[in-house]
Amino acid sequence: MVTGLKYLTLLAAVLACSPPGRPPDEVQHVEDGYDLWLRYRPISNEMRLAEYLDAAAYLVVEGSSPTLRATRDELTTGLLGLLGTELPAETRVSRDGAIVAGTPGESAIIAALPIAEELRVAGEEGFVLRAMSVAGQQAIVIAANEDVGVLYGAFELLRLIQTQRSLRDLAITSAPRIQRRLLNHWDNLDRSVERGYAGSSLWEWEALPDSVSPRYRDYARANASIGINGSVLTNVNANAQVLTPEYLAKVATLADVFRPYGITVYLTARFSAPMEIGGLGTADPLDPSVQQWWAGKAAEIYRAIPDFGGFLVKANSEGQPGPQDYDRSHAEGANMLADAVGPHGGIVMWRAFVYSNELPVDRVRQAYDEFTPLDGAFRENVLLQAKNGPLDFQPREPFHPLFGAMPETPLMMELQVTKEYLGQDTHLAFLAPMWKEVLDADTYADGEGSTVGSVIDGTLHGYPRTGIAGVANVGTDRDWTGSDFNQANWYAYGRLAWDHALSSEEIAEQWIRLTFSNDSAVVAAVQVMMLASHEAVVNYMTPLGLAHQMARGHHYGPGPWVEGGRADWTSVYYSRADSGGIGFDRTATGSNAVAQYFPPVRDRFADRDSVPDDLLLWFHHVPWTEPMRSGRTLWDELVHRYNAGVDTVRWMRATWETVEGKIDEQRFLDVQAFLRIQEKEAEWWRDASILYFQTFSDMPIPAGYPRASHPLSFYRSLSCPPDTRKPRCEAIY
Ligand code: GCV
Repeated sequence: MVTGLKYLTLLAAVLACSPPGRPPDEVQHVEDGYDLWLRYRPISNEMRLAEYLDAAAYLVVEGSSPTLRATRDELTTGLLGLLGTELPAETRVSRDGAIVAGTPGESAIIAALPIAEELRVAGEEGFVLRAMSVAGQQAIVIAANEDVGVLYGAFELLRLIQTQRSLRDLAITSAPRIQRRLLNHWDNLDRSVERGYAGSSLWEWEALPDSVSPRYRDYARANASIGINGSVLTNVNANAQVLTPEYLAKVATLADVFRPYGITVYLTARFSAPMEIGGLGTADPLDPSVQQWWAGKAAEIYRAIPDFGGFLVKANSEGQPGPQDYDRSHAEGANMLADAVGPHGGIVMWRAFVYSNELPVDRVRQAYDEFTPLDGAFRENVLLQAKNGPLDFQPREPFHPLFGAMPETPLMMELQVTKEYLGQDTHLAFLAPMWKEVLDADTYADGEGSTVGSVIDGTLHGYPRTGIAGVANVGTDRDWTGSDFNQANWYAYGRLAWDHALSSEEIAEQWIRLTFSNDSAVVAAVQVMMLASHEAVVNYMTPLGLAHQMARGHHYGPGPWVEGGRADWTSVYYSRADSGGIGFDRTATGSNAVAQYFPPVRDRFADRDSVPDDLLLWFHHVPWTEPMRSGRTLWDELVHRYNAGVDTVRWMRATWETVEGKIDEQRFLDVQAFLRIQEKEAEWWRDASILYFQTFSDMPIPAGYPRASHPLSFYRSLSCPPDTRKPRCEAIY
């Protein structure tokens, strides 16, 4: 977020005379976050700079496709920024120091290199990056089978230089584990963004197709740099208008800008579109006129956008229309759309996020109950898109039991990069550890080692098509994501979508080096903050497996008392707090949702002695006085966890102070301010939650822990501003 004040400060800094002496690069530049992790600031490490200047003296890129032109542009811009010199483009390798980029199909130089095996491993989108002799000269080779792989390799090389890694023994072969690595924009045609906290939608629908914002290209560059290869442009709560000729022309323009960067566009399909924009009296998927309408619509889309990716559909969920309106199954609905796009090479991503208010059944078990009987009933170009957990992007959930349970149906995973339930723009929560928890979880679907990662990358069940989706956190804010640290989640999502085996530690380290500084003191301090941040949020919002305790609607502040209206949208439905204890019994004595997991996971979760503390209240209703592994009672443990969350944020604030003067002032101050807010709001969460649950436990706050400064009635009376993008209850400060 860039405020007016921030612009003034930036301007003042630009106009100010340079101070005597040369401050480190990270300090001297005025930063507004726009450049993300593609800052290309001069290398300050002189030894490394000398190495790079030797290794990268000129560019040889054979081929002239738009993607190879984009590759050449990126290398030229990046290396000019990093090395301070413009690399001449040459047509042959005549001396040491060439960066040679291309595909064997278009480059005779690349075709002559002994890297056939590496290229085989790189596959369709991967790349080979090697320091090697070319025509008797020392060179750096970026080779791939397709142009987009060359682009990915160029970004990898730039990343290595930005993070000041030696290139001497460079030998990397990298290929994405998942085929479709998509961002899902929940962007509406009026440019509002559902659960967006970074300004308006990037897509200027009114100005398109005639006016093309330069941000579109930068958006595509940023995504390509982390391997994202598709964008669903519109909200899953869909508007059929986007399928009209007027809007398709606009979509086609965006697709043209994104194409050189390997980004394919997709749209959300409103199931009732044949009625809303097609003039039909029904949207029944088995009605021939409906099938014909969609087939015609698909043909029209592919005429405008020949490489259109396909449709994403939210059907019969939260009020969206769908096949069940006509007593048809989800498979019948998905297959009808799949038949429309299939002849053009398109896919349908059908969301598994469905639950019904009419069913008196635990909400978290409904998707599994609905979809597992349909395994094998979908067309081959349908992928089922399930959220990471069975509820709704909570700070912590167990993995979705659908993963592993549908061997005949490719399952995609949907993650939420925008932090609807994790403090939105303000709170620092680095999400890689949360996503890794799910990706690395063992489903035991096919014995030990059947991780969720191996389900979605297709290796476990041999899915021919694979995908992953991240609900985007970007908008028109100058820094794209509403806060400096939210950029890390966009970055981490892309990196994990490419390779889910990467660790949170290495992703965090890379991002810090790219975004803030290579100074080891900065890297060490910021990395520990980031790695601790998710658990801190879990602790002060929903410790021990609690879920959905947020205020109604905006999901920002605490609302454990929320009740009334639709039951499964209330907090009390999930906490089940009463004088006997707290937690949702999902064992055989309760909803038995635990039975949806494969043994031994099922048994581990179902058994009070083996369930991990972190998921205790997700699966069990536990008496307040029950002893925990720590030796504390449940009540004391709960109080302890809420306080641990606050303490971690306090420590994060203190840790951030240690980087003052080591990074640019503006971003230092921005993060400092947000951490101050986060600490106060963590206390708010703690105090409101403890006071509320104390009305059931009737137990005292254990010695040594602070008391809330207001009565429960005060916290219950707080109402956040109606601006759902940035709801803050300033009154508590
Ligand atoms: C797009 C949650 C969110 C909704 C979102 C929905 C979904 O319920 O609060 O804003 O709607 O998930 O994923 O479809």
